[in-house]
Amino acid sequence: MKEVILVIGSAGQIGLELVVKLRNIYGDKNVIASDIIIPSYDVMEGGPFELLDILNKKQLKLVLKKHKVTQIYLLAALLSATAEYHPESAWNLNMNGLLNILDLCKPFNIRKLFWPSSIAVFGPSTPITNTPQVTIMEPDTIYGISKLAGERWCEYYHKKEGVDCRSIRYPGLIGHRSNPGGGTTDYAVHIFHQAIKKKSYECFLAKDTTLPMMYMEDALNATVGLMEADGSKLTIHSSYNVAGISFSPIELATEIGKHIHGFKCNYKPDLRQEIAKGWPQSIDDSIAKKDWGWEPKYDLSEMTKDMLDNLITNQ
Ligand code: NAD
Ligand code: AKB
Repeated sequence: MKEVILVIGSAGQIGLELVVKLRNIYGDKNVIASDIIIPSYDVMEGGPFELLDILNKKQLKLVLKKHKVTQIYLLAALLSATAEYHPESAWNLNMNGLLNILDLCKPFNIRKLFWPSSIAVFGPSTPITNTPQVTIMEPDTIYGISKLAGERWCEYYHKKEGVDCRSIRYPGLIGHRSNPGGGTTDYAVHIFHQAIKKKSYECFLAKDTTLPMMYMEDALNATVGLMEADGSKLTIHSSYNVAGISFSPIELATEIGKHIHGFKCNYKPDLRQEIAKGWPQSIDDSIAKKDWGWEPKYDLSEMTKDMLDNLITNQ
């Protein structure tokens, strides 16, 4: 069956890369990029684009109808740090954006929906190492609360309406093609740019704050892997735990220092430290591995080398 895929939030950190990957798999014309802002040249010139506000249901219906969309990847959201500064807007976008889509899946015959959750669904009372798929979840950030509620809505629509909603609890994502937009884990991208430009970086997290992270290539493979998986094998209809690499700012800085001699990182924790303190350090993703064969490729040293090689080549 021919798939027509709509990506909402295509100008963001994940969207910019995911659109290119999906177009390589499904064909340029079959992947409709959309956002409320104009994305990069690659995304704009590589295939169809729609200016689309996820909160405008009428506009959403017109786009679904016009392109006869069969799959949706919903990436539009406010991330953890921005959400703490704008709690009402974050709740509105993260919740009502998802509900608008879930509500239209059945009437518009959407065969599959991808919606990302986050490690932010966990909170200070969650076990912090090897955090299980099913565990205590008491998030204490607006972002985490919205993601946990989103997971429950996805499972509810799957059970009540048969919507094939697939989801991953992404860790902090690191890539060289796009910049992050307002998260707590963003330091792990900025540090590379500053290491190359200035040989120094001031980190907004404390040096020993270990968090679950993942290289973008692994995250994109996880996303497409889950969407291509045999639905009958999937046992989780809220959101899957996936793990990549766990490291602290000082471990990342040390690894970068092996390539950029003289690199110095100092630490000045801000509000984002409070957010990070409530998140796990490592994730148990054995169910994702069993259900759909998820396996990450990059460890800390491979990721660091690949980031630096690409950023230096493209500067
Ligand atoms: P981002 O902030 O970089 O991009 C979000 C995009 O959504 C932006 O281009 C923005 O213009 C667009 N957008 C905002 N409001 C919109 C609206 N009303 N209608 C349409 N588009 C709108 O975010 P990202 O890092 O690419 O994250 C994408 C998704 O993945 C989010 O749901 C996020 O919570 C989740 N996630 C990301 C990470 C990460 O490390 N990047 C980790 C865990 C989960
Ligand atoms: C953030 O820091 O907000 C995101 C996330 C882990 O959800 N990167």
